[in-house]
Amino acid sequence: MAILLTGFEPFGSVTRNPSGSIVEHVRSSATGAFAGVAGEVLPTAFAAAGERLRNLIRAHRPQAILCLGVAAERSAIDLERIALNLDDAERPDNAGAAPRGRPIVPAGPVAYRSTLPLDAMHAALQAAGCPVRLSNHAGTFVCNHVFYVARHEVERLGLVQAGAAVPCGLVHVPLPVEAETDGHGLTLARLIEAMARCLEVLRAGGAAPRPGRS
Ligand code: PCA
Repeated sequence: MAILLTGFEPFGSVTRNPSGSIVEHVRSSATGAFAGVAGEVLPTAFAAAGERLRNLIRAHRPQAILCLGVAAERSAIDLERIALNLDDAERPDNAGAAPRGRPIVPAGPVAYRSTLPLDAMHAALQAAGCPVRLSNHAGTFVCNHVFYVARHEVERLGLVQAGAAVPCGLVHVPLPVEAETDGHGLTLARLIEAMARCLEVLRAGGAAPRPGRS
């Protein structure tokens, strides 16, 4: 299965972005759960990230798309349910752009649901002992932007897998800790392990999200 995995460059106070570090690890190892995964580190900039991702999806026509980003203020792995058609930046992106209240695709739907198997990913991460939650809000910064762009591109191109829209969505990871204390926090190694579990669920064709769930 051809899977596209993306992360982000550092931005703001995030001097090392774990989402980018995970992708770099995947690119250098390319074995086990990471075999056959195309990893790309996106610029943390609305326009450039959106354009790069659209081009990647058109070029690879992947069978699954997993976008990663860091949410520095969160403490668990957040499986995002919804992408909003809204750019609303409280701080400038890496290109100095800070759009406020602007639609991503002016004629597009107000939101897209994730088509990742969120319930199956949640169960797999819980079984692995990782703090994990289902989240209803991916924010309105660059992560939400690429989540929306990816889902829109899947719909626009009509990319299907097993009769349904290609699994596509965003997972926010917390900032890693140096060492886990009393089961609190996740090291970068554990985040990498967690993403391997998510990729395994994707490969296994984990239960598709059903309306009203996930
Ligand atoms: N997190 C930011 C953008 C890049 C990243 O890793 C976000 O949550 O929007």
